[in-house]
Amino acid sequence: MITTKSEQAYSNAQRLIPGGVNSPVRSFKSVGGVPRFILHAKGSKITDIDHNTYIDYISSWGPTILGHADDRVLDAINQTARNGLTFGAPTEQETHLAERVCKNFPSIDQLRLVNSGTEAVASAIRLARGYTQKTKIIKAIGGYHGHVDQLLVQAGSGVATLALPDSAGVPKSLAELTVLVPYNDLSAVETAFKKFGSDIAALLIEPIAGNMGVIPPVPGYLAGLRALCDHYNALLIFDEVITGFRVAPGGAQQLYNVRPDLTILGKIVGGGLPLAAYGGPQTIMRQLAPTGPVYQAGTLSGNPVAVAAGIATLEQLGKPGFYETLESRSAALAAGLSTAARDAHIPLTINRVGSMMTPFFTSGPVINYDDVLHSNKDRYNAFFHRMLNRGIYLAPSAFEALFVSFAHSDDDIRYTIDQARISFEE
Ligand code: KE4
Repeated sequence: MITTKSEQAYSNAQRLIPGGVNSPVRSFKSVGGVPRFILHAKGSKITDIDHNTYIDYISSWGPTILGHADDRVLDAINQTARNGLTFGAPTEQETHLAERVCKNFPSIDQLRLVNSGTEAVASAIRLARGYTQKTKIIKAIGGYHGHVDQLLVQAGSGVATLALPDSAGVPKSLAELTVLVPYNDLSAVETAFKKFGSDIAALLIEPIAGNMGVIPPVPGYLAGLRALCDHYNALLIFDEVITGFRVAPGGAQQLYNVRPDLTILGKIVGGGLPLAAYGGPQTIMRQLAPTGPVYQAGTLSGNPVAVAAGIATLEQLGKPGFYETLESRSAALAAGLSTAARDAHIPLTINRVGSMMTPFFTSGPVINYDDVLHSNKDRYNAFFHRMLNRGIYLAPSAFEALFVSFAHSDDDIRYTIDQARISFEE
């Protein structure tokens, strides 16, 4: 596979942009090799500047659930942009997007539109603190919620301990505002509440983990978190940046029927443009300026063009049979990969919820971050490159999710399985 243009572009980019990328995971650092510089994408296909075309399962890390450059979304963007890009004043379209989100998420009475998942998480944490007058946040080891200072933390020794910085530039005093617990472990959460309960403002969780690879909640886990937060008067915050609109029209909270106090949304809700949101009951959301004392603002928040892309995307998700089609194609892919690995006698565990999944090179099960660390990362990396060279673009990291979009055809799925079979045998 020719990658000379990407190699050249990569060395040029590195002069002016740290690591040559505007987000670290794009650098291929975890899998090695040359990151592909993209020329264009349409539907399930993505083409790099050396004119190599791939079936794309990164889906821009989640947003392109319709497939790339969906014509309805492009039309909405074009029509809206002609009327102006940004006003710094309210538009009715922002209310229309809020209406659509609240219809899908009964736990949300009101929401705020912001520009990224990170910004939504940071704002929701501030709101939780303002509302509860408490300071600590519990999060899961292996959970990722954007590059919010106090959430870039690692587990110290033992369970339910105060966290340590996991990034330079994060003061210990900030990291200590976070308490870390293993995912899928209710007793650790109970311990954390027993130790710090009076000062826990919120428990922040990905209801289906997507950033240590995909890890579904074990039965009873989310309901248990709900009960513990109620008991200790802490807010339960679901970070549905990946799962929102992905695993069901109403996200993981609909799928598992557990109601959080605050919900974070991103990726799909912006249709591929910079837009995210956080929302919850009116009693909490009214604490936000200008109606309350918690401040949050943004020049481009609720940007009209991004809002138009979001509305056009959500309209397509509402069409009959959308999720059933996604489910059947995703199930076929997972089954095909599992069979191919088994036939090649390669231990493979695929964790899947709907159209998000991760192949772990281990016999499994994989229910928390420790299990993930026992999966064979080198095998994943070898698999990644074999598939890339065969025109299948998987996540350049063993600890991410791969996504099936509505544009992935049955032929795409069959071709992917066939190429995986050859790669496993090799
Ligand atoms: P952004 O700030 O990247 O829009 O969203 C942060 C975020 C928050 N919550 C969850 C559950 C997330 O998955 C993310 C971002 N996800 C990563 C990878 N899964 C985005 C890719 C990247 O960092 O380039």
